Amino acid sequence: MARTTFKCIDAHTCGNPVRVVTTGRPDLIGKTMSEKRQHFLNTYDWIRKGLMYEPRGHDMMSGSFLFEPHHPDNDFSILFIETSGCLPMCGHGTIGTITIAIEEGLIQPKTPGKIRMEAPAGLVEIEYQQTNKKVDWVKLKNVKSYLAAEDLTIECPELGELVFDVAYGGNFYAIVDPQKNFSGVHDFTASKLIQYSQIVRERINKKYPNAFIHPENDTIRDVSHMLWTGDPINPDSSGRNAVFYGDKAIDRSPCGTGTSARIAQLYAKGKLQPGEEFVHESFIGSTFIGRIEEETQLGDIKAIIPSIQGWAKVYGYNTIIIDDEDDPYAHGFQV
Ligand code: PYC
Repeated sequence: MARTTFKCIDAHTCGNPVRVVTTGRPDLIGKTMSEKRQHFLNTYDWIRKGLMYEPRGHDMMSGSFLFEPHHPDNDFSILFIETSGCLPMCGHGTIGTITIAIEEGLIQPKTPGKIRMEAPAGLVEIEYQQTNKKVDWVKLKNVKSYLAAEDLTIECPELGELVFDVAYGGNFYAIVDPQKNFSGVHDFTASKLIQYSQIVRERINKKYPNAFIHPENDTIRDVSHMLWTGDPINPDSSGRNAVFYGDKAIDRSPCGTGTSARIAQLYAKGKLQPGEEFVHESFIGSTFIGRIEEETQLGDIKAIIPSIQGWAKVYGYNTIIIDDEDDPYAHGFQV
């Protein structure tokens, strides 16, 4: 393999990084993006590690590759990459990728202002607003989202027993609301929440094996993310979160799939109605606007289609070399 060069365009979505890789994309086998995701993970995972891990990336790094669509009505397909693998769906990654792709001319939507994107988790319909060359905002209608389980319990170091719900919004989230042993995200540092999340996520998947599997795609399984909630910093926001993903990351954006899962949880509990806005604040105070667009079914499960709106800023062009004959850390490392 020796030396491979990847051209990338870097942006952040409300504070969280998105690295779109524009050259060096591998040819993937599969009839859908979900099948191609499996091929990438089995065959080309060194690319993800090299581009996401230190020293070329960091704990929060995430990105994407763009592919041809599998259906002629759609504009493109996407493979998400981040430190822990390839997510079935990523909201902040979508907002950042669309902003980069439109501003840099990587895709030409069939209908300007509207994009149909094939993600491994399913079709995502997108709208965006552009002024001159800049994308002002991106709004995505996410995949069907639902509450998968409620009032489960797990033991958390230092805090004791925690009650949590599990909801799906493109990934499975364990959602911990303020309760007797957890007063809310405002009382904790990011590093404390990371420490708890690493242990609690592992314990949840051990205590509830095979409990969380997507009904239509069994490659999407288990709790991959934790969403801790609490009061917002800005009184105009509806709520704040700390989303744990990867191995050591708290999302700097309000998290698109996390917001979708949160909205699905609130909907199932009768706390959010279709059409009502849910302004979700990230750990650093940036916001996404979430909304229930539609009530729907996923087989027997009562689900919703949520929308998420946010912005991203392009900040750099990056040519990254991975040379495993020259660099002992060509494929990155994690500490
Ligand atoms: O925005 O969906 C999201 C996301 C997932 C992990 C980090 N951000």
